[in-house]
Amino acid sequence: MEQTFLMVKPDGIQRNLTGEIINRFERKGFKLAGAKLMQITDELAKTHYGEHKDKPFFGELVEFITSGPVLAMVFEGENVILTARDMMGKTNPLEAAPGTIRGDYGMTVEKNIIHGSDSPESAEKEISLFFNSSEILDYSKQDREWIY
Ligand code: RTP
Ligand code: MG
Repeated sequence: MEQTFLMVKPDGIQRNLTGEIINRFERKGFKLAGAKLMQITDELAKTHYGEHKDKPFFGELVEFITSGPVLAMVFEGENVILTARDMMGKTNPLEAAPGTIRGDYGMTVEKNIIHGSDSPESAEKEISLFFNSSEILDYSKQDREWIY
């Protein structure tokens, strides 16, 4: 089943939006397969955002993503990569539609609440960058006699 890497950025944690964000993906129907609160190192930030290393905002981006804890997550489900990007909304919250996470809660392009993988290739790369295989769980939500 398709998996994507999602991350509540430091502003999302500071603004108490963690539960709200998990809630949206769970209620949509996706399954949480891995999660950990972590302080990103400078090295990990630079690797993760390596595609932007020559952009003028790279320094600020690395500084911000390492400024406090983030919640790294793996969510799973059919078409989760593209659907999660739609649910996040456009990069700049000013352009993000109401009803999306960035449209509802984001204020600036730097502090835009959440990161999500943008392709199957980046999802695979980012999941293995942030998680060991033992931290991603394979479990079923069906066949529980105590769910009615
Ligand atoms: P992300 O990687 O964080 O999920 O965001 P994204 O795909 O929507 O956007 P991307 O182009 O990958 O940019 C990565 C992050 O860099 C910051 N950014 N700042 N100052 C600027 O013009 C600018 N442009 C991008 C944003 O925080 C963006 O999420
Ligand atoms: Mg991106």
